[in-house]
This record gives sequence, C-alpha cells and structure tokens, in this order.
Amino acid sequence: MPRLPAAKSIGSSKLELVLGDITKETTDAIANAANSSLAGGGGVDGAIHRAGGPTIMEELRGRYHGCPTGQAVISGAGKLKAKYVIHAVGPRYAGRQQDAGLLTAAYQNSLELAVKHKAKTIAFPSISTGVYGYPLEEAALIALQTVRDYFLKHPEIELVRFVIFDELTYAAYQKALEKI
Ligand code: AR6
Repeated sequence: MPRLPAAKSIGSSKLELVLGDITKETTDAIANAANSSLAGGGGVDGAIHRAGGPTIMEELRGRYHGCPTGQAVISGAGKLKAKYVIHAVGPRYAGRQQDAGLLTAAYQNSLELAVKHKAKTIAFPSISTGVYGYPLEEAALIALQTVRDYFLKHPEIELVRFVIFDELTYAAYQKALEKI
C-alpha cells in the first residue's frame, strides 16, 4: 500500500519525508551519501553515478581530492533532473563520541553548499545508515534536528525532502519527525 508523505512546516520552510528513489528527484539539489575518496561505490552513491552518467565523476576528479568525513562537495548533476549533486561524507559508525557531530556536520555542510549555490529545494538520502551502519533511530533524529535548526537560520530554503528507500528507515524518520 502506498504511504502518505509526511511533512512539517518550520517557519516558512517545509520538511518532507517520502519513500522513493532519490535519483528521480526534481529538487534543485540532491545529496549523495559519498565516501571520503569520492570514488563512487554502492548504495545511493552507486545509484546517483549510474543514473547521472560519467560527467559527475569527471567533475569530482577534476575539482577535488577527496572530502573529509563530515564535509561535503558539490558537482553538477549530469543526466539527473536536479541541478546539483551535493556529495556528503557521513561517518562510518563506530560508537565513538564524535560520530554524532560528524553526521550533524555532513548535513550542515551540505545545506551550506546548497545556500551558497542558491538551491532552494534539496533532497537528502538517509546518510550513514546503510553500509556505514549508523543506528537508524539516532541517525534519523540527528538528520531532522539538524535540518530544523538550519531552517531557523536560513529561511530562504523552501524545502528539504528526505527521500527514503525502505519502509524500516521511513518508519524511523516518521518517528523522529514527530519528536522534533
Ligand atoms: N534513493 C534513496 N536512498 C537510497 C537509494 C536511492 N536510490 N539507494 C540506497 N538508498 P548507503 P552510507 C539508501 O549505504 O551508509 C557507498 O558505497 C539506503 O537504503 O548508500 O552513508 C558510498 O560510496 C540507505 O537507507 O550510504 C560509501 O562508501 C541510505 O540510502 C558508503 O556506501 C544510505 O545507505 C556510504 O554509506
């Protein structure tokens, strides 16, 4: 059964949850859950590079030499409908004290890049909760709280949409959305 989208207004901005494939998004920017060598990989990273075509990787190779954990870089979006791909590097979960700060920073730095490039609508995947093993409920709360706090500083962002790939992750984000 298809799920209804969930949404919350924060000031003049909107935070939305949908179940789907982020490569199909029509937002100004989509975020990618990349790794620090920006080498591509599996999961959402693989899907974005496959759907967007080789120009995304060419651009990354030409402009950057990797990206530290917690940071983000931006590229064009090749064949995707979005204008930009923001490649964010979340932490590989290890139960360290700094993991939460690094995940927060990955979202914040992505939003900074979006604002700098005048992207007003941004789609995010659930960074770090796939291959990188970040516990879902904790990661969902960090993701949504970070976006909420950022909206308060940057009301020019119109929409952040979390595009979630599976039901279990979606349920965790719905629960987190009720808490924030
Ligand atoms: N649209 C939206 N979400 C997706 C899609 C999609 N098309 N495909 C997968 N997801 P992961 P991470 C979800 O593993 O944990 C890569 O190899 C997925 O179900 O992609 O940050 C990179 O190169 C999960 O909920 O990212 C890095 O090496 C979420 O996206 C490493 O994995 C994130 O899962 C990064 O690991």
